[in-house]
Amino acid sequence: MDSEVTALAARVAKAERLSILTGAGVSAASGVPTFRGADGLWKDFKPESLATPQAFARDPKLVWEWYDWRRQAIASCEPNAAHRVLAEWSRRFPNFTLITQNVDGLHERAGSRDVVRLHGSIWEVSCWQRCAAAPPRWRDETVPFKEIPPRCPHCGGVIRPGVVWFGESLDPAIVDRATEAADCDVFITAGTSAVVYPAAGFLELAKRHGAYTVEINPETTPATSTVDLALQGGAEVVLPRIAEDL
Ligand code: BV8
Repeated sequence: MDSEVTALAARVAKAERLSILTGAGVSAASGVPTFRGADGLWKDFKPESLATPQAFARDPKLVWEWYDWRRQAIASCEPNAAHRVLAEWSRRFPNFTLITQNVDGLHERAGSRDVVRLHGSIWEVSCWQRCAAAPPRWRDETVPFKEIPPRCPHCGGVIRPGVVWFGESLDPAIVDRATEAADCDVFITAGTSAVVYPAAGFLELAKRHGAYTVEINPETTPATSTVDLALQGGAEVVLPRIAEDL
Protein backbone atom coordinates (compact mmCIF):
# COMPACT_ATOMS: atom_id res chain seq x y z
CA MET A 1 0.00 0.00 0.00
CA ASP A 2 2.84 2.47 0.78
CA SER A 3 3.93 2.98 -2.83
CA GLU A 4 0.27 3.29 -3.91
CA VAL A 5 -0.36 5.89 -1.18
CA THR A 6 2.76 7.87 -2.16
CA ALA A 7 1.74 7.81 -5.84
CA LEU A 8 -1.78 8.89 -4.94
CA ALA A 9 -0.46 11.72 -2.75
CA ALA A 10 1.48 13.03 -5.76
CA ARG A 11 -1.74 13.02 -7.83
CA VAL A 12 -3.70 14.74 -5.05
CA ALA A 13 -0.98 17.38 -4.62
CA LYS A 14 -1.13 18.43 -8.27
CA ALA A 15 -4.88 17.96 -8.78
CA GLU A 16 -6.71 21.00 -10.23
CA ARG A 17 -9.99 19.70 -8.84
CA LEU A 18 -10.28 17.22 -5.93
CA SER A 19 -13.64 15.76 -4.91
CA ILE A 20 -14.45 13.39 -2.04
CA LEU A 21 -17.59 11.32 -1.36
CA THR A 22 -18.01 9.95 2.17
CA GLY A 23 -20.37 7.50 3.85
CA ALA A 24 -21.01 6.09 7.31
CA GLY A 25 -17.64 4.31 7.35
CA VAL A 26 -15.71 7.58 7.90
CA SER A 27 -17.61 8.05 11.16
CA ALA A 28 -17.22 4.42 12.27
CA ALA A 29 -13.93 5.16 14.08
CA SER A 30 -15.76 7.90 16.01
CA GLY A 31 -18.22 5.30 17.29
CA VAL A 32 -21.18 6.33 15.10
CA PRO A 33 -23.17 3.19 14.10
CA THR A 34 -22.95 2.52 10.32
CA PHE A 35 -26.06 1.46 8.34
CA ARG A 36 -25.07 -1.93 7.11
CA GLY A 37 -22.44 -2.79 9.71
CA ALA A 38 -23.42 -5.20 12.53
CA ASP A 39 -23.98 -2.14 14.78
CA GLY A 40 -26.37 -0.58 12.26
CA LEU A 41 -29.46 -2.38 13.38
CA TRP A 42 -31.73 -0.69 15.96
CA LYS A 43 -34.14 -2.88 17.98
CA ASP A 44 -33.88 -5.35 15.04
CA PHE A 45 -35.25 -2.72 12.64
CA LYS A 46 -33.38 -2.38 9.35
CA PRO A 47 -32.52 1.30 8.79
CA GLU A 48 -34.25 1.25 5.40
CA SER A 49 -37.52 0.29 7.15
CA LEU A 50 -37.36 3.25 9.55
CA ALA A 51 -35.90 5.92 7.22
CA THR A 52 -39.04 6.30 5.04
CA PRO A 53 -41.98 8.76 5.05
CA GLN A 54 -44.32 5.77 5.20
CA ALA A 55 -42.71 4.51 8.44
CA PHE A 56 -42.99 8.01 9.93
CA ALA A 57 -46.63 8.42 8.90
CA ARG A 58 -47.35 4.99 10.40
CA ASP A 59 -45.51 5.48 13.70
CA PRO A 60 -43.76 8.84 14.25
CA LYS A 61 -43.00 7.89 17.89
CA LEU A 62 -41.05 4.78 16.83
CA VAL A 63 -39.09 6.63 14.12
CA TRP A 64 -38.29 9.49 16.51
CA GLU A 65 -37.12 7.05 19.18
CA TRP A 66 -34.56 5.85 16.55
CA TYR A 67 -33.45 9.35 15.57
CA ASP A 68 -33.28 10.47 19.20
CA TRP A 69 -31.09 7.37 19.93
CA ARG A 70 -28.82 8.21 17.00
CA ARG A 71 -28.60 11.91 18.04
CA GLN A 72 -27.57 10.86 21.55
CA ALA A 73 -24.98 8.45 20.12
CA ILE A 74 -23.58 11.08 17.73
CA ALA A 75 -23.55 13.82 20.39
CA SER A 76 -21.20 11.65 22.49
CA CYS A 77 -18.80 11.17 19.54
CA GLU A 78 -15.89 13.28 18.34
CA PRO A 79 -14.66 13.74 14.76
CA ASN A 80 -11.76 11.36 13.94
CA ALA A 81 -8.55 11.69 11.91
CA ALA A 82 -10.44 11.12 8.64
CA HIS A 83 -12.75 14.08 9.33
CA ARG A 84 -9.78 16.23 10.38
CA VAL A 85 -7.71 15.48 7.24
CA LEU A 86 -10.67 16.35 4.98
CA ALA A 87 -11.25 19.59 6.91
CA GLU A 88 -7.57 20.48 6.43
CA TRP A 89 -7.84 19.69 2.70
CA SER A 90 -10.96 21.89 2.42
CA ARG A 91 -8.72 24.81 3.50
CA ARG A 92 -5.64 23.74 1.54
CA PHE A 93 -7.07 22.95 -1.92
CA PRO A 94 -8.84 25.77 -3.80
CA ASN A 95 -11.06 23.47 -5.91
CA PHE A 96 -12.03 20.96 -3.24
CA THR A 97 -15.53 19.54 -2.76
CA LEU A 98 -16.62 17.28 0.09
CA ILE A 99 -19.83 15.39 -0.69
CA THR A 100 -21.30 13.33 2.16
CA GLN A 101 -24.15 10.90 2.70
CA ASN A 102 -23.71 11.33 6.44
CA VAL A 103 -26.26 13.26 8.47
CA ASP A 104 -24.13 13.24 11.67
CA GLY A 105 -22.47 16.66 11.25
CA LEU A 106 -18.99 15.37 12.17
CA HIS A 107 -17.41 16.83 9.02
CA GLU A 108 -18.62 20.28 10.04
CA ARG A 109 -17.54 19.72 13.66
CA ALA A 110 -14.04 18.92 12.33
CA GLY A 111 -14.01 22.29 10.54
CA SER A 112 -15.15 21.39 7.02
CA ARG A 113 -17.08 24.22 5.34
CA ASP A 114 -19.57 24.08 2.45
CA VAL A 115 -20.09 20.34 2.84
CA VAL A 116 -22.46 19.02 0.14
CA ARG A 117 -24.90 17.12 2.39
CA LEU A 118 -26.78 14.79 0.03
CA HIS A 119 -29.08 13.38 2.71
CA GLY A 120 -29.58 16.36 5.02
CA SER A 121 -28.71 16.69 8.71
CA ILE A 122 -29.94 14.85 11.82
CA TRP A 123 -29.52 18.20 13.67
CA GLU A 124 -32.15 19.92 11.56
CA VAL A 125 -35.93 19.49 11.77
CA SER A 126 -39.02 20.68 9.92
CA CYS A 127 -42.78 20.77 10.55
CA TRP A 128 -44.42 17.56 9.28
CA GLN A 129 -47.61 19.57 8.57
CA ARG A 130 -45.52 22.20 6.76
CA CYS A 131 -47.46 24.83 8.78
CA ALA A 132 -47.24 28.38 7.39
CA ALA A 133 -45.66 29.83 10.55
CA ALA A 134 -42.68 27.43 10.55
CA PRO A 135 -39.52 28.03 8.45
CA PRO A 136 -38.85 25.24 5.87
CA ARG A 137 -36.30 23.72 8.32
CA TRP A 138 -34.48 24.82 11.47
CA ARG A 139 -31.61 23.59 13.67
CA ASP A 140 -32.46 21.79 16.93
CA GLU A 141 -29.67 20.16 18.95
CA THR A 142 -31.87 19.08 21.89
CA VAL A 143 -30.47 15.75 23.21
CA PRO A 144 -32.51 13.85 24.33
CA PHE A 145 -35.86 15.29 23.35
CA LYS A 146 -38.07 15.60 26.45
CA GLU A 147 -41.17 14.63 24.41
CA ILE A 148 -41.18 11.92 21.68
CA PRO A 149 -42.38 12.69 19.05
CA PRO A 150 -41.21 16.30 19.49
CA ARG A 151 -43.68 19.05 18.61
CA CYS A 152 -43.68 21.99 16.19
CA PRO A 153 -43.39 25.20 18.28
CA HIS A 154 -45.61 26.96 15.71
CA CYS A 155 -48.58 24.61 15.24
CA GLY A 156 -48.18 21.94 17.93
CA GLY A 157 -48.08 19.18 15.29
CA VAL A 158 -45.18 16.73 15.07
CA ILE A 159 -41.84 17.73 13.55
CA ARG A 160 -39.71 15.44 11.35
CA PRO A 161 -35.90 14.99 11.12
CA GLY A 162 -34.27 17.18 8.42
CA VAL A 163 -32.96 14.15 6.52
CA VAL A 164 -33.80 12.67 3.09
CA TRP A 165 -35.67 9.42 3.52
CA PHE A 166 -35.72 6.47 1.11
CA GLY A 167 -38.26 7.19 -1.64
CA GLU A 168 -37.77 10.95 -1.19
CA SER A 169 -35.96 13.03 -3.77
CA LEU A 170 -32.78 14.87 -2.90
CA ASP A 171 -32.63 18.69 -3.05
CA PRO A 172 -31.98 19.46 -6.76
CA ALA A 173 -29.55 22.30 -5.88
CA ILE A 174 -27.47 19.87 -3.83
CA VAL A 175 -27.55 17.25 -6.57
CA ASP A 176 -26.34 19.95 -9.00
CA ARG A 177 -23.37 20.81 -6.74
CA ALA A 178 -22.41 17.12 -6.45
CA THR A 179 -22.84 16.60 -10.19
CA GLU A 180 -20.59 19.59 -10.86
CA ALA A 181 -17.98 18.30 -8.41
CA ALA A 182 -17.83 14.95 -10.24
CA ASP A 183 -16.12 16.83 -13.08
CA CYS A 184 -12.71 16.61 -11.36
CA ASP A 185 -9.15 15.23 -11.65
CA VAL A 186 -9.22 13.01 -8.56
CA PHE A 187 -12.40 11.55 -7.03
CA ILE A 188 -12.01 9.68 -3.73
CA THR A 189 -14.89 7.66 -2.24
CA ALA A 190 -14.40 6.73 1.42
CA GLY A 191 -16.46 4.68 3.87
CA THR A 192 -19.43 3.87 1.69
CA SER A 193 -20.97 0.54 0.65
CA ALA A 194 -21.88 2.19 -2.69
CA VAL A 195 -25.43 0.78 -2.84
CA VAL A 196 -27.59 3.84 -2.19
CA TYR A 197 -28.50 6.02 -5.21
CA PRO A 198 -28.12 8.65 -6.49
CA ALA A 199 -25.08 8.99 -4.14
CA ALA A 200 -23.34 5.91 -5.57
CA GLY A 201 -23.79 7.31 -9.10
CA PHE A 202 -21.35 10.22 -8.66
CA LEU A 203 -18.32 7.89 -8.79
CA GLU A 204 -19.47 6.57 -12.16
CA LEU A 205 -19.99 10.19 -13.31
CA ALA A 206 -16.45 11.14 -12.22
CA LYS A 207 -15.07 8.18 -14.19
CA ARG A 208 -16.93 9.40 -17.27
CA HIS A 209 -15.25 12.82 -16.76
CA GLY A 210 -11.87 11.02 -16.84
CA ALA A 211 -11.15 11.51 -13.13
CA TYR A 212 -8.65 9.23 -11.36
CA THR A 213 -10.92 7.33 -8.99
CA VAL A 214 -10.02 5.90 -5.60
CA GLU A 215 -11.94 3.84 -3.03
CA ILE A 216 -10.96 3.71 0.67
CA ASN A 217 -12.79 0.90 2.47
CA PRO A 218 -11.64 -2.08 4.58
CA GLU A 219 -14.10 -4.23 2.62
CA THR A 220 -14.92 -4.64 -1.05
CA THR A 221 -18.02 -2.97 -2.48
CA PRO A 222 -19.75 -2.86 -5.90
CA ALA A 223 -17.38 0.05 -6.66
CA THR A 224 -14.11 -1.75 -5.84
CA SER A 225 -13.71 -3.32 -9.28
CA THR A 226 -14.55 -0.04 -11.05
CA VAL A 227 -12.02 2.34 -9.47
CA ASP A 228 -8.43 3.02 -10.58
CA LEU A 229 -7.12 2.40 -7.05
CA ALA A 230 -8.76 0.54 -4.14
CA LEU A 231 -7.10 1.09 -0.76
CA GLN A 232 -8.37 -1.51 1.69
CA GLY A 233 -8.16 0.09 5.09
CA GLY A 234 -9.88 2.41 7.57
CA ALA A 235 -10.36 6.02 6.39
CA GLU A 236 -8.99 7.24 9.75
CA VAL A 237 -5.72 5.42 8.89
CA VAL A 238 -5.44 5.79 5.10
CA LEU A 239 -6.35 9.48 4.75
CA PRO A 240 -3.69 10.66 7.29
CA ARG A 241 -1.13 8.49 5.43
CA ILE A 242 -1.97 10.25 2.14
CA ALA A 243 -1.82 13.63 3.92
CA GLU A 244 1.63 12.80 5.34
CA ASP A 245 2.97 12.16 1.82
CA LEU A 246 1.53 15.33 0.26
C1 BV8 B 1 -34.42 8.87 -4.55
C2 BV8 B 1 -30.65 9.75 5.46
C3 BV8 B 1 -35.96 9.65 -6.23
C4 BV8 B 1 -31.60 9.18 6.47
C5 BV8 B 1 -30.28 8.05 3.73
C6 BV8 B 1 -31.32 3.15 -8.37
C7 BV8 B 1 -31.06 1.83 -8.17
C8 BV8 B 1 -31.61 1.19 -7.01
C9 BV8 B 1 -32.38 1.87 -6.07
C10 BV8 B 1 -32.62 3.18 -6.29
C11 BV8 B 1 -32.11 3.82 -7.43
N1 BV8 B 1 -32.51 5.11 -7.36
C12 BV8 B 1 -33.26 5.30 -6.23
C13 BV8 B 1 -33.34 4.14 -5.57
C14 BV8 B 1 -34.03 3.93 -4.31
C15 BV8 B 1 -33.16 4.28 -3.09
C16 BV8 B 1 -31.93 3.41 -2.97
O1 BV8 B 1 -30.83 3.76 -3.36
N2 BV8 B 1 -32.15 2.23 -2.37
C17 BV8 B 1 -31.00 1.33 -2.10
C18 BV8 B 1 -31.19 0.73 -0.71
C19 BV8 B 1 -30.92 0.26 -3.14
N3 BV8 B 1 -32.73 5.68 -3.14
C20 BV8 B 1 -33.60 6.60 -2.65
O2 BV8 B 1 -34.71 6.35 -2.21
C21 BV8 B 1 -33.12 8.04 -2.71
N4 BV8 B 1 -34.16 8.89 -3.24
O3 BV8 B 1 -33.80 8.18 -5.33
O4 BV8 B 1 -35.48 9.71 -4.90
C22 BV8 B 1 -36.67 8.38 -6.30
C23 BV8 B 1 -37.68 8.17 -5.38
C24 BV8 B 1 -38.37 6.96 -5.47
C25 BV8 B 1 -37.99 5.94 -6.38
C26 BV8 B 1 -36.99 6.20 -7.29
C27 BV8 B 1 -36.29 7.41 -7.25
C28 BV8 B 1 -32.85 8.58 -1.27
C29 BV8 B 1 -31.72 7.85 -0.64
C30 BV8 B 1 -31.34 8.54 0.69
C31 BV8 B 1 -31.90 7.81 1.87
N5 BV8 B 1 -31.41 8.40 3.11
N6 BV8 B 1 -29.84 8.68 4.86
C32 BV8 B 1 -30.89 8.69 7.70
O5 BV8 B 1 -29.65 8.75 7.77
O6 BV8 B 1 -31.62 8.27 8.60
S1 BV8 B 1 -29.34 6.79 3.03
C33 BV8 B 1 -28.28 6.27 4.27
O7 BV8 B 1 -27.93 4.95 3.93
C34 BV8 B 1 -26.97 7.01 4.38
O8 BV8 B 1 -27.11 8.39 4.21
C35 BV8 B 1 -26.15 6.37 3.26
O9 BV8 B 1 -26.44 6.95 2.03
C36 BV8 B 1 -26.69 4.95 3.26
C37 BV8 B 1 -25.79 4.06 4.03
O10 BV8 B 1 -24.73 3.80 3.18
P1 BV8 B 1 -23.22 4.08 3.69
O11 BV8 B 1 -23.09 5.47 4.18
O12 BV8 B 1 -22.36 3.60 2.60
O13 BV8 B 1 -23.10 3.15 4.99
P2 BV8 B 1 -23.10 1.55 5.08
O14 BV8 B 1 -23.30 1.22 6.50
O15 BV8 B 1 -24.00 0.96 4.06
O16 BV8 B 1 -21.60 1.14 4.65
C38 BV8 B 1 -20.52 1.59 5.42
C39 BV8 B 1 -19.28 1.23 4.60
O17 BV8 B 1 -18.15 1.73 5.30
C40 BV8 B 1 -19.09 -0.29 4.43
O18 BV8 B 1 -18.74 -0.56 3.08
C41 BV8 B 1 -17.92 -0.60 5.37
O19 BV8 B 1 -17.09 -1.63 4.87
C42 BV8 B 1 -17.17 0.72 5.37
N7 BV8 B 1 -16.37 1.00 6.58
C43 BV8 B 1 -16.56 0.55 7.84
N8 BV8 B 1 -15.61 1.07 8.66
C44 BV8 B 1 -14.82 1.87 7.89
C45 BV8 B 1 -15.31 1.83 6.56
N9 BV8 B 1 -14.76 2.54 5.55
C46 BV8 B 1 -13.66 3.30 5.85
N10 BV8 B 1 -13.15 3.40 7.11
C47 BV8 B 1 -13.68 2.69 8.14
N11 BV8 B 1 -13.14 2.78 9.37
